[in-house]
Amino acid sequence: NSPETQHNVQNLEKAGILNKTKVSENGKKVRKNWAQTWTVLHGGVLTFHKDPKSQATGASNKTNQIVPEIQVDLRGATINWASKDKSSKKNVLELKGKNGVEFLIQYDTESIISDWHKVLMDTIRQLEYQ
Ligand code: I3S
Repeated sequence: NSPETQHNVQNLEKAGILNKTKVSENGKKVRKNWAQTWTVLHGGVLTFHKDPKSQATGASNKTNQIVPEIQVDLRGATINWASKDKSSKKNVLELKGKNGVEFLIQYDTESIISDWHKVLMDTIRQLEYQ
């Protein structure tokens, strides 16, 4: 746990809109539910947020509108390009968490999804040395 590696993982930060769906939970397949999701990488954790549009409209405070939904600890996770049989969509990544949770993440613009692939790979690799 050297200060140097901590520093490196802390530097691996990214945020943006991606399409995501869970495909497995506790190692069991679940039905896909693709949704556009505000996605944040910070401190070795990937957080998917609820779509503000899908939430109750009562809250007027803007700070209430972006609600963390799912957090994936990237320690021990794997990230790979998904094989064609996993989805008919293009540019699909498969993220497998250590606890048997599995997501597909996708974006039509290749450069955007490639940047995510790279930063997720770098983060997972850095976490191995902590
Ligand atoms: O792997 P699947 O079951 O073909 O995934 C598709 C379904 O989840 C579909 O919804 P229904 O389960 O209501 O049919 C979605 O609309 C599709 O987007 C899913 O396939 P893709 O290839 O888009 O991941």
